[in-house]
Amino acid sequence: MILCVTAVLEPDIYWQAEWSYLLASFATDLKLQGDFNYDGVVDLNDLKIFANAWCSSQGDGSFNAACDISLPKDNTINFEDYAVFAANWLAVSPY
Ligand SMILES: [Ca+2]
Repeated sequence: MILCVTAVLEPDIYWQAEWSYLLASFATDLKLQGDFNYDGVVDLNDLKIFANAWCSSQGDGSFNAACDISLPKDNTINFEDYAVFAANWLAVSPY
Protein backbone atom coordinates (compact mmCIF):
# COMPACT_ATOMS: atom_id res chain seq x y z
CA MET A 1 0.00 0.00 0.00
CA ILE A 2 2.77 2.45 0.84
CA LEU A 3 4.47 1.76 -2.48
CA CYS A 4 1.27 2.60 -4.31
CA VAL A 5 0.95 5.92 -2.48
CA THR A 6 4.60 6.78 -3.17
CA ALA A 7 4.21 5.96 -6.84
CA VAL A 8 1.22 8.27 -7.05
CA LEU A 9 2.89 11.15 -5.18
CA GLU A 10 6.27 11.11 -6.90
CA PRO A 11 5.10 12.69 -10.14
CA ASP A 12 3.54 15.55 -8.16
CA ILE A 13 6.74 16.14 -6.21
CA TYR A 14 8.75 16.08 -9.42
CA TRP A 15 6.35 18.48 -11.10
CA GLN A 16 6.42 20.88 -8.13
CA ALA A 17 10.23 20.97 -8.25
CA GLU A 18 10.19 21.64 -11.99
CA TRP A 19 7.53 24.33 -11.56
CA SER A 20 9.56 26.07 -8.83
CA TYR A 21 12.63 26.03 -11.04
CA LEU A 22 10.70 27.47 -13.99
CA LEU A 23 9.20 30.24 -11.86
CA ALA A 24 12.62 31.18 -10.47
CA SER A 25 14.10 31.26 -13.98
CA PHE A 26 11.20 33.34 -15.27
CA ALA A 27 11.55 35.83 -12.42
CA THR A 28 15.27 36.19 -13.18
CA ASP A 29 14.52 36.82 -16.85
CA LEU A 30 12.00 39.51 -15.96
CA LYS A 31 14.33 41.39 -13.63
CA LEU A 32 15.41 44.72 -15.05
CA GLN A 33 19.21 44.73 -14.98
CA GLY A 34 20.34 47.69 -12.88
CA ASP A 35 17.15 47.91 -10.82
CA PHE A 36 18.97 47.09 -7.61
CA ASN A 37 16.21 48.28 -5.28
CA TYR A 38 13.46 46.45 -7.21
CA ASP A 39 11.19 49.47 -7.63
CA GLY A 40 10.78 48.91 -11.36
CA VAL A 41 12.97 51.72 -12.65
CA VAL A 42 16.72 52.17 -13.09
CA ASP A 43 17.40 55.55 -11.59
CA LEU A 44 19.48 57.59 -9.17
CA ASN A 45 18.56 55.36 -6.23
CA ASP A 46 20.08 52.40 -8.07
CA LEU A 47 23.13 54.46 -9.00
CA LYS A 48 23.74 55.07 -5.29
CA ILE A 49 23.71 51.32 -4.66
CA PHE A 50 25.97 50.75 -7.66
CA ALA A 51 28.39 53.50 -6.59
CA ASN A 52 28.70 51.94 -3.12
CA ALA A 53 29.84 48.69 -4.74
CA TRP A 54 32.05 50.33 -7.37
CA CYS A 55 35.48 48.74 -7.91
CA SER A 56 34.84 46.04 -5.34
CA SER A 57 35.41 42.33 -5.73
CA GLN A 58 33.92 39.32 -4.04
CA GLY A 59 35.28 39.26 -0.50
CA ASP A 60 35.45 43.03 -0.18
CA GLY A 61 33.14 44.59 2.38
CA SER A 62 31.49 46.84 -0.19
CA PHE A 63 30.92 44.07 -2.75
CA ASN A 64 27.28 43.68 -3.76
CA ALA A 65 26.67 40.59 -5.90
CA ALA A 66 23.45 42.13 -7.24
CA CYS A 67 25.56 44.79 -8.98
CA ASP A 68 27.57 42.17 -10.88
CA ILE A 69 25.30 42.39 -13.91
CA SER A 70 27.77 41.87 -16.76
CA LEU A 71 27.80 38.54 -18.52
CA PRO A 72 29.60 36.44 -17.73
CA LYS A 73 29.66 37.48 -14.09
CA ASP A 74 33.22 38.16 -12.96
CA ASN A 75 32.69 38.86 -9.23
CA THR A 76 34.00 42.39 -9.71
CA ILE A 77 31.97 45.58 -10.05
CA ASN A 78 33.61 47.45 -12.90
CA PHE A 79 33.00 49.18 -16.24
CA GLU A 80 31.52 46.02 -17.75
CA ASP A 81 28.74 46.22 -15.18
CA TYR A 82 28.48 49.96 -15.64
CA ALA A 83 27.92 49.46 -19.39
CA VAL A 84 24.90 47.27 -18.66
CA PHE A 85 23.67 49.71 -16.03
CA ALA A 86 24.07 52.70 -18.37
CA ALA A 87 22.30 50.88 -21.19
CA ASN A 88 19.28 50.46 -18.88
CA TRP A 89 19.42 53.95 -17.40
CA LEU A 90 15.88 55.24 -16.75
CA ALA A 91 14.39 52.03 -18.11
CA VAL A 92 11.05 51.09 -16.58
CA SER A 93 9.99 47.51 -16.04
CA PRO A 94 6.84 46.59 -17.96
CA TYR A 95 5.82 44.30 -15.07
CA1 LIG B 1 15.30 50.90 -9.03
